[in-house]
Amino acid sequence: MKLRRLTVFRHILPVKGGGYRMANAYVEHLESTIVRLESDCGVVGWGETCPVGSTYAPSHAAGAQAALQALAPGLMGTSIDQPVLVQRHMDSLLNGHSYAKAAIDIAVHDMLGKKCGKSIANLLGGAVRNRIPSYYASAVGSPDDIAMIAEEKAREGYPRMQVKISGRPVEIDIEVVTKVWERVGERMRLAVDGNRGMTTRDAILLSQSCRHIPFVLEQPCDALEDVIAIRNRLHHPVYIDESATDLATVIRVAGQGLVDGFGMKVTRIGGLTQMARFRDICEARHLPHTVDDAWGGDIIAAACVQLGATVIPRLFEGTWLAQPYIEGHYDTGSGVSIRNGHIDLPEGHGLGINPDPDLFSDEVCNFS
Ligand code: 0XW
Ligand code: MG
Repeated sequence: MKLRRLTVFRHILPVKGGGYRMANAYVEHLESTIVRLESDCGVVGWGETCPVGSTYAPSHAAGAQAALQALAPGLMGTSIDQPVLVQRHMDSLLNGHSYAKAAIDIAVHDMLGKKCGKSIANLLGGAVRNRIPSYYASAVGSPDDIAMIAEEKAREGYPRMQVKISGRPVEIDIEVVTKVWERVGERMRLAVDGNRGMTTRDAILLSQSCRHIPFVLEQPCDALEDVIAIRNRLHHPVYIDESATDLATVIRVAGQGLVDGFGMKVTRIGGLTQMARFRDICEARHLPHTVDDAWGGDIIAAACVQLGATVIPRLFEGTWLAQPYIEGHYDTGSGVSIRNGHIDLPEGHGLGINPDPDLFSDEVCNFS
């Protein structure tokens, strides 16, 4: 199967109900980048990458689109049956830019699944279940508002909630975490996400003040070295998210036992090929992790759920989806949705979804 056509689209996703605030990012709409690949035998595959604004991570929509335009000419006419070889070929054309390459890698898996008559989960090790847990992520908000949302999400059936903190005095964050705990107790497992925004002082203060509350502390500080430096002064397990940029870092922190788990993004690590390797490294060291992404529509959602379904359940911390913050679906028939805090694995081959091509009209480039 050879690549005959590669088209890149821009697609705007407004945030339902207003803006979304994190420690270092505020977004009212997201610019997603959609990739459509077509093979010489007429198989079509879809990929997506959607950085959550331009300050959450060193990635942004225009960067993804520029990288894809740089990659496209060198990919035309090449064999796309072997995702590992496609990944190596992309690396020979462009250094870095994993979050852009991820969109190609996802589309290649979609095509391969369709060609072989298999879901991506079954291409990448095998689904261990067809319904997986999600988790709800709040925005940064007031203690009472977030406690109320926590109550609502516990009732909806979410097994886990991620409480966003930071970007303001730590005393407010301590109050948020305390009120959420008082409200929901052990009905939901809790993660508290600083999104790189905390000083080591505030992370230690928060953990000490909330030592009676069970939660995992996710990416409190910007520098990985700071997270590692304070780990033994915390009362809580510590996960990294934004710092887990590549497999070399993952191997180091997992191998040396420097973290207790990960919040993990498919596009940041470079796509499904890399994410399956990440899953296996975590399994070898018994490290829990999520399988999600920064934002995106049904294509990203399906990619996350397909891989999430292959993770050994005791290590799986869930798949976060942007879907509750998005109006509508790319696939109006079988889009990926959260019901009662859980997500059904899409049925069908490849990603298991069929995006409506008429939704994507803002073409960035088209190579054939
Ligand atoms: C909650 N998320 C998975 C979605 C937002 O993009 C941020 C992210 C996180 O855990 O940092
Ligand atoms: Mg996080």
